[in-house]
Amino acid sequence: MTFADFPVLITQPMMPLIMEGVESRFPSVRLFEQADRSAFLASEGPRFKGLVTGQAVASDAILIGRLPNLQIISSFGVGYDLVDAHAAAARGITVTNTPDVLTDEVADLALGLLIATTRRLPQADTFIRQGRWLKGNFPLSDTLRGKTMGILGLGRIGKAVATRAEAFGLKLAYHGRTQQPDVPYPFFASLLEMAKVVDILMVIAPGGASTKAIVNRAVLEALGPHGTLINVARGSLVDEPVMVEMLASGALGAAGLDVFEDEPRVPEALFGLENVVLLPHVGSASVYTRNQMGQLVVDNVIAIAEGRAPLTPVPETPWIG
Ligand code: A2R
Repeated sequence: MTFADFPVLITQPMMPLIMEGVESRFPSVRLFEQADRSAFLASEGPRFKGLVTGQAVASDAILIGRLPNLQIISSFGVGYDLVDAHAAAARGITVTNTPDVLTDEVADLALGLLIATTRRLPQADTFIRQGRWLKGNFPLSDTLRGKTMGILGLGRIGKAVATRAEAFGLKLAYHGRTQQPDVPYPFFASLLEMAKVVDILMVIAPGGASTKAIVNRAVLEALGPHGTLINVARGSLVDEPVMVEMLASGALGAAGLDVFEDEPRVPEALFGLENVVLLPHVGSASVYTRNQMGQLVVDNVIAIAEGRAPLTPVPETPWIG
């Protein structure tokens, strides 16, 4: 089915499944290919009813303001910190993201990164490739035995991480804005107080203004020289310059990082450090899961174009029909 009366604007290059899924059904324009985007939006903005976007471009109040007939912002990924969902809500625009379908994939990655960081798996691999095993054994590593992990953000992904961590014998605690009923792990209203009693801090809460640099110097100092930070959420949650400085000095023990403040730029000071494992934001990045996410992006636009409820609206823009 095609939708001639539902023009869609695509802000950034997206995976082929999305580009084909959108462009084969909707009259579509690639904003990122426009020579003068501002002039294009000024003259053509009013005709678009759909916006398809991802983490590379901010769908802020300015962009939304230039699309006066917009009905949906379909965003790729579970985090939508670059979409101004409150500005969209004020205009009656639906915002959708791609939750749930990536939960297990990101949780798998989080545990993999924790183990890789603790047991120093990438360093051990490099050790063999560099021929160093022939000269002696790889140094003994840290362990997960007897450790306690604090989860910052016990949501869908945080709970999937917790389930896996329990199977690995870790003790658990969590921090969020509210204590959750029916959760067996100790709740800490203060992130700092939790950091004082855990060995590992697992960061899996949304980015945005309310979580900006909440993993600050005091939290990292509480984690300390024997502590491990794992971040699979957003780089913005951690005070990155402080984290780099503390990893370099040994004031923070180790870090496994899948996300950074200014991706794809990663602080080069991390490259030479032995106590970090760095990943290029691959939490959900399997072919299977990315296809599920991409299909949701397309299906949400189709739902709105057909006047149906979106599959996955964000809480700020609940579907009211
Ligand atoms: O604060 P609560 O009780 O609503 O718990 C949520 C927590 N959270 C926060 N924790 C501390 N300070 C905040 N300002 C704050 N805002 C939210 O994060 C909840 O337990 C968790 C988010 O869970 P979900 O909404 O189920 O998200 P999901 O699918 O687990 O994904 C989490 C994040 C995404 O936003 C991406 O940034 C990342 O994973 O890939």
